Amino acid sequence: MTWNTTGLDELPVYEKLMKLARNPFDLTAPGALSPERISNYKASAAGFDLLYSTQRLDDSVVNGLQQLADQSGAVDQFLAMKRGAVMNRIEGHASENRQVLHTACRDIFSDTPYNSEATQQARQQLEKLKVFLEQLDSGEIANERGEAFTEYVNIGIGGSDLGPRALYLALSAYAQKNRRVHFISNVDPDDGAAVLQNLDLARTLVGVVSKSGSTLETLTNEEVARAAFAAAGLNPRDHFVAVTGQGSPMDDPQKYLRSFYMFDSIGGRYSATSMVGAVMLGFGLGYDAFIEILRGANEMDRAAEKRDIRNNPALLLAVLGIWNHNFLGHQTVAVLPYSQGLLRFPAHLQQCDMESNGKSVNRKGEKVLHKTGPIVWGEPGTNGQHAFYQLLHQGTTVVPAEFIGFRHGQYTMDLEIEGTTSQQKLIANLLAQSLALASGRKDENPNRLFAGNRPSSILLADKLEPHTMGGLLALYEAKIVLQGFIWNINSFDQEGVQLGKVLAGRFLEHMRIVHQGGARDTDKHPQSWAMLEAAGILPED
Ligand code: G6Q
Repeated sequence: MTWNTTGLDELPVYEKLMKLARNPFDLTAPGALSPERISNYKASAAGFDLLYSTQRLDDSVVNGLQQLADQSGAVDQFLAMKRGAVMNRIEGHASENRQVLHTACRDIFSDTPYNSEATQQARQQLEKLKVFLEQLDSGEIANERGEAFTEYVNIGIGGSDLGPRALYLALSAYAQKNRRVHFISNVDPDDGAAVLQNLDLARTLVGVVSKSGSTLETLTNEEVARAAFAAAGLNPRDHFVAVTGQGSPMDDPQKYLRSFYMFDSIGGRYSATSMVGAVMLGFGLGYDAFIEILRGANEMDRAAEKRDIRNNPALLLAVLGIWNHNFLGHQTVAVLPYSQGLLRFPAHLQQCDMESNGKSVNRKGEKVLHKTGPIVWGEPGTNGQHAFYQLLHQGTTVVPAEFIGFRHGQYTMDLEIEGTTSQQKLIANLLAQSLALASGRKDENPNRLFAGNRPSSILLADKLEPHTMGGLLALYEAKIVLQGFIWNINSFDQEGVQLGKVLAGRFLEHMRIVHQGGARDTDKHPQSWAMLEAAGILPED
């Protein structure tokens, strides 16, 4: 390994940044937010501009953050990841031991991909998908009555739901005629019922997405859906499609109309551009739109390799996040898209970021002595303005914000009312929020005072389309892994979700015992039995 594998706090630049953080740039000072600063503090790549003059930094901090990126070898590690280094492991301890190759899914446009084996696998799956979608379009594959499928239900959870769903919702303005996509993820029976009861199942395909083929929620919901098809007199085999790992318990062609594969080197939360997103998005938006998503993501993957943070929005966003979190001490970050299409993008980022970087040990299993991933949350603006922005402006917790906006809307329907269009109103609000958070406002009335100095960045692109959506997805994926490299943690495993799964299994076992009239082994597991009793879930003995 050529990169530095020490923690953030051991890098030579750490002390310098700590010192600078004691007296961060005052955004409220007269003339601080000068026109020159606003135009200079801007990084552009792959169709995105990142405006960061409203962060609490000056040139010496920017230089320090550049050194931070350099000294951590973040870009070298990113390149090694793309080439197929085994990045998903904890040295000296039992752990996953895998390559991390989600970028290979979109490296399909080059004759010399970074990892030819993984890209070849991706190409083969895409070819298979293309044929399947053509057969659906031509009517070669149709329902029992020879009608075209118009509905698609995606059953999956976590990485097999959030990213793909966020992408579909972002791009549903471009959905193909007579094609709609629906989602079931929660094991809550109401989730499945609400979707299934409103569909013409005869014209519905179901995509069951599970890399492991063993996830409780997904397998349960698959059975719920199969039962609904059987009850409607339909053969599930003619309607169900699988997206799973090769050799997983779900890899059974007898049960599915088609099976598509995802591979070990692609983690769930990074899998939206693999078959996990491809099959559903291909059905809903068309194959070409999906390829455009890949093209945009690939463009950003390449832009994220640049070493100069001033020319690399993903790397810049990563080090700005570290500046706010580790040096200025802000615990959370709000992602605030000014785009209704990005309704579920913050939810995807919550998973992608917090499951990746919510870690307490480094890549050798040693306790880290600095903060790792922040709490990520968000909602689309302007709705959020009428909800939680009060706290953002005047609360006692400073929340750095990442605004995301587009210069044009997706639909052509936009009226000029009182001299401005709705799109203009939207963008004006975005810019105003960033400025208000930064500059604040003096007022003799303490209740009307805005302290300012609340940092934010603005990410802007022309229009939310498949290409830009791919770029945005890849930008955040890169931000997250680059931060993980700088923190020297493994951003690719998720051991923290295991304990709850094991304990849920125990509660279910207890319920099964009671249901079947067996003896309660309360001596062995007193806490779980007591919790079931206290929750009023069990019948009286
Ligand atoms: C993501 C996680 C997790 C996973 C789900 C679904 O990185 O691994 O969210 O995607 O638990 O897993 P399956 O796809 O195996 O059903």
